[in-house]
This record gives sequence, structure tokens and C-alpha cells, in this order.
Amino acid sequence: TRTPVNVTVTGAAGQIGYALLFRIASGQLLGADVPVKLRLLEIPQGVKAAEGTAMELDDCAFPLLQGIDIFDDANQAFSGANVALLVGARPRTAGMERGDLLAANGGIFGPQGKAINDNAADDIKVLVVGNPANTNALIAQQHAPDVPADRFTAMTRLDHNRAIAQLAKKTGAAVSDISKVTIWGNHSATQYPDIFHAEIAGKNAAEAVADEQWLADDFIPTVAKRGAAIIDARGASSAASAANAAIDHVYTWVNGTAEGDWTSAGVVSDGSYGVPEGLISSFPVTAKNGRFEIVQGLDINAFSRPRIDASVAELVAERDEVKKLGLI
Ligand code: NAX
Repeated sequence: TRTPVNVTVTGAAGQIGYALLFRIASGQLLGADVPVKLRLLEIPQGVKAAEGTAMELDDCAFPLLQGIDIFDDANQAFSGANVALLVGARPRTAGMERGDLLAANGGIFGPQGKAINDNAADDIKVLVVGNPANTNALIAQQHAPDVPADRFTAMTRLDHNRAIAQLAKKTGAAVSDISKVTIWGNHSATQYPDIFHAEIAGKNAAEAVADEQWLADDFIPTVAKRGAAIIDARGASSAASAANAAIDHVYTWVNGTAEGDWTSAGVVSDGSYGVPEGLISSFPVTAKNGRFEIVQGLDINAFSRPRIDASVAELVAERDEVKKLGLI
């Protein structure tokens, strides 16, 4: 029998947490043969609700779920963690400037990064979901000097999946026929969903669409502003689809990308495609043997270049701001 994998989830009592925990416990995060132990981190006010969710998890009698522990202390929650899903964050509220938002989240992700550094298992893999995800991931990574930097990632898989869905809708293709879509840059409205390298049943997607106007005026803004559209329609932000993307991200990281395909993830830049080294930016990535690798050598055309650069410039500005605030 396999030893269980310790999965720490922060913000466990939130709406993404509620959609996420049952899927982890059922085996969808790591595989149908991998037992898991859940370690839930909440702020003190969230602990009781997390306990309620834990009762429901018990009531599912999931064969793979070997334990649930609930904490309001990060050092304890990350102790022995093999996978950490950093979902809890300080949301932007009315009147909050970017600096306020970054400072509030620095107060969460700095200490959590240090707690990961000091307590997690050697094979720790971290996915940051809580916004601003890329910069929160950077802050956590910078507080974990003993953990290899490439273990810190930010989630753009929801954007990636949204792009696939929109492309499928436009072309009438099956989702399963679409490959090599890319999200570049920041998980924000500046992100750039790129279909110039994407394929539909092996044929170039941009050529199949042959409609740059649709790309610029419809596809890109629809994908980039989908979060706001969901809030508008549902009265609450994306939760099940975000949880689904977190499951996809980690499952792919651990189990690999399909031959001939890639996915998108916020990973530490090695300087590829003009993205400054050390930033956590979304790239096309393959996964193999438990590691993400940035897809190399793609031709970036004149349509894509300024869009990638604009989103990366936003990441640079966020990094400069958290530096100025002394958060990294
Ligand atoms: P909720 O407000 O429903 O839940 C957040 C939970 O985190 C709350 O229970 C809160 O008590 C807890 N929390 C706050 N600070 C904490 C801390 N220091 N330690 C542990 N727990 C803490 O938000 P939810 O809808 O679940 O969204 C969570 C985060 O995901 C938000 O930051 C949101 O912006 C972000 N998202 C990121 C997405 C992405 O693609 N990267 C998409 C979906 C989502 O918008």
C-alpha cells in the first residue's frame, strides 16, 4: 500500500475550498490509486466552517482519504506537506489601491512561504490560486530560500481552460481536439491567450479561425474578463471551475502532459521569451517526471509580442511594488 500524500489547502472554508476538497479526497488531484491526508489551514474565524466541511468529507467515506486535520497555524498546516494549494487570500475591496492589496497579501504569503520553507516535505509542490496569484506566488517563493524556486507556481489553468472552451465554441470543434493553447503573462485582465500555436485536430487554430478581428475584439477579452462575467451572472466568483483548474494543474504537474500537447502555468521565468528572470509568469509548459518545463523556440508574431509584453510589464510593476513595500 502507498504512503498517503499530505495535501495542505489554505482558505479551506471558502467557496473554492468547498468545490476542491471533495475532488482531492476522491482521488482526482493525484490519481485514483493515491491515498491522501488533508491538512486544512484557515484563519481562526474560518475554522468552524472548515470543521463542517470536514464532517461532510467524513460522510463521503472516500476510500482514499486517510485523515483530515484543521489548523489556524501555518507552521502546523504545512508540516510534512507534499502538495500545497494556496487558495486563501485577501480580496480586493472597494477603495483598495494595488499597493494596499499587495501589502495585505504579502502579510499572508510571506509567512506562508516561510512556513513551507521550514516545515514542508522535500518534494513540496506549491500552487497559488489566491489573487493576485502570480505575485503572491513570487512573495511565497522569495520567503522559501531552501525550496527549489520551480516548486512555486501560480494558476492560469482556468484561463487556459476558458480559452479552449471559447475556441471550441467558435469553431465547433470538440474540446478534446484542441491542443497547444497558451496563456502568457499575469492571471489578470492583461493576460494574453494565444492560439497562434494552437491546433484543432492537428491543424493550426489561428489559420482555421482566420479572423484576427474576432481574436482581438472577442476571444481575448472574453477569456481575460471571464471572471468578471461569472461574478455578474452568478453573483459570486468562479468556484467550481477554479477548483477544477487547480485539480488539472496539479494532476498535470504530477502525471505529465500528453505527448504533443502542453498546458499553461505561472512558473518562475528563466528569461525565455523576454520575460525577466525570476518573475512568476504564465508560459506554455510541458510536465514530465514531476517538473514543468517552459516550451522553447516558439515564434512570437507581431500580434502576440506587444500583448505578451504588456502583461509581463504588469508583473514587473507588481514585483517592483512588493519590493518597495519590503515584502520580498
Ligand atoms: P472565499 O472568500 O470564498 O474564501 C477564501 C477563504 O480563505 C476564506 O474562508 C478565508 O477565511 C480564507 N483565508 C483568508 N486569509 C487566510 C489565511 N491567511 N490563511 C488561511 N485562510 C485564509 O474566496 P474563494 O472564492 O474561495 O477564492 C479564493 C481566492 O482565489 C481569491 O483570492 C480569488 O481571487 C482567487 N481566484 C483565483 C483564480 C485563478 O484563476 N488563479 C480564479 C478563481 C478565484 O477568483
